[in-house]
Amino acid sequence: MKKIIENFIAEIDRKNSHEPEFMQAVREISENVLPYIVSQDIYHGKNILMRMVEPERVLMFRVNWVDDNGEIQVNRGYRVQMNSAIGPYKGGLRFHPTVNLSILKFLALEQVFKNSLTTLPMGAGKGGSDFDPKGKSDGEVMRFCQSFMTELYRYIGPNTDVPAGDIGVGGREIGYMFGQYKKLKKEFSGVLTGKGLSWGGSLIRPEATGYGTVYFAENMLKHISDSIKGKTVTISGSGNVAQYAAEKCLHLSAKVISMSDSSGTIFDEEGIDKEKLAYIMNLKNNERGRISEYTKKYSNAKFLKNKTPWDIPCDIALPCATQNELKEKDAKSLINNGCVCVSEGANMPCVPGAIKVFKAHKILYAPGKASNAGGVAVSGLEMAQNSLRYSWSREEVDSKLQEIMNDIHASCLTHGQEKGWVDYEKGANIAGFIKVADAMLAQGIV
Ligand code: NDP
Ligand code: 2IT
Repeated sequence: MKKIIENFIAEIDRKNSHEPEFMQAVREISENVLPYIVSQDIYHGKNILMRMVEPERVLMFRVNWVDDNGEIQVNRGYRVQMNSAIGPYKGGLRFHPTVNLSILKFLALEQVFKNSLTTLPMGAGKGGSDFDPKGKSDGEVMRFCQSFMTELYRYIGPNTDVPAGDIGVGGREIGYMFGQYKKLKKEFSGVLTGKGLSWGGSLIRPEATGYGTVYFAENMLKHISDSIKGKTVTISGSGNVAQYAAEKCLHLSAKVISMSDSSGTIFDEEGIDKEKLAYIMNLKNNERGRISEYTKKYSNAKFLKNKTPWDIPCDIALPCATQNELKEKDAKSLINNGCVCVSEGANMPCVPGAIKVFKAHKILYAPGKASNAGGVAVSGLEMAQNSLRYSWSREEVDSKLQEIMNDIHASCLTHGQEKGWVDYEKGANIAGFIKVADAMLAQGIV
């Protein structure tokens, strides 16, 4: 089996060796899914995983815009349309200076399995730009978004490809892109998700990824007859996912002691309560400030410059910032400090060596494609509401979200149950694979 996996990865590596993040995601999936394929006659010999890791289409385009000084700027835009076997391409847009094809292909591939797990009819895609929204005026962000959509609008649509937010893309950016799409197409449709409430958005969509990550952690704990109540939690990031993960932890009576951004971590031993979290939300979402400012307002807290939260003792760790932010040494430190549960809010935040450490110690570890699927799940519910031309109440959407996270947990159990513990990574990969593979087989070689 080892040989089959190595040969398969070598074949993909031949074409993609310059894309390390993409190859990392391919390896993780292959190690779980190939043994399953070999054991199942219906999938064996169909080259099905090879077909799944090759994007159906990759779009790359120039984005020109004019900054506040009248200078002409040039960025690169992308959309990776990965797989449409079970529905229109669906997945976020990321605006960050590090964005490149490797990162977007890894995110698009993860999205195939994640969207399948949600139980909703969504294919997978991912896109974005190397544009950096940090330090830009609203006018600059608007002009960039309009220029980006002036090209992208040709390739998307409510039944073709439905983008949403990711790092650097929130309600403001979705608004500007939606406005430009509507103007160019002369059509008001559910072409993007994460829209504002008065123009087709869904209640709970901003909260969904963070809430879902905590619901998933609660599911894992419940399975071993434990709960999140009274637990100490460290969270990385302070953006959309981190903020609402923190909020849900507070709802469930856990204590959150850290949040971070790319300049460092705040450590508040007394706990980040509701009022302090409201301060962080305003700081990050309205003032677009840095997390270090927290310690000016709350002087008991420490700012750990250029540090991640992973050396701070905790029961539960929620990595909610970015890929490969939690290294092998961090995993060892978490284990040594008594951490029992890691639920990924970000996509691929733990390096392979870190995952190995978690598995060796048999702690509860959930891969992002399962634990952060709540965001895209509520995007799917936003699409459903747009099609119905109707909107559901907060309670209705939240209870559907909880049901979906419960279903994803159950799927992970079905395919990941081992002797005395659950391999959530294996469970998520196999369960996600089956639905897409079956649809691809039924639709022929296209
Ligand atoms: P935001 O842009 O709202 O926040 C990102 C946060 O992560 C910020 O605090 C940012 O700090 C930090 N961060 C970004 N890059 C780095 C880096 N290289 N090193 C350290 N910190 C970094 O994004 P989201 O909260 O939406 O996304 C966070 C993660 O969750 C991503 O992995 C995303 O793919 C994933 N995700 C998001 C979903 C969504 O619905 N939004 C759904 C599922 C997954 P700084 O401000 O300093 O850059
Ligand atoms: O990684 C993700 O799942 C997202 N950024 C959300 C995608 C979506 O379409 O809501």
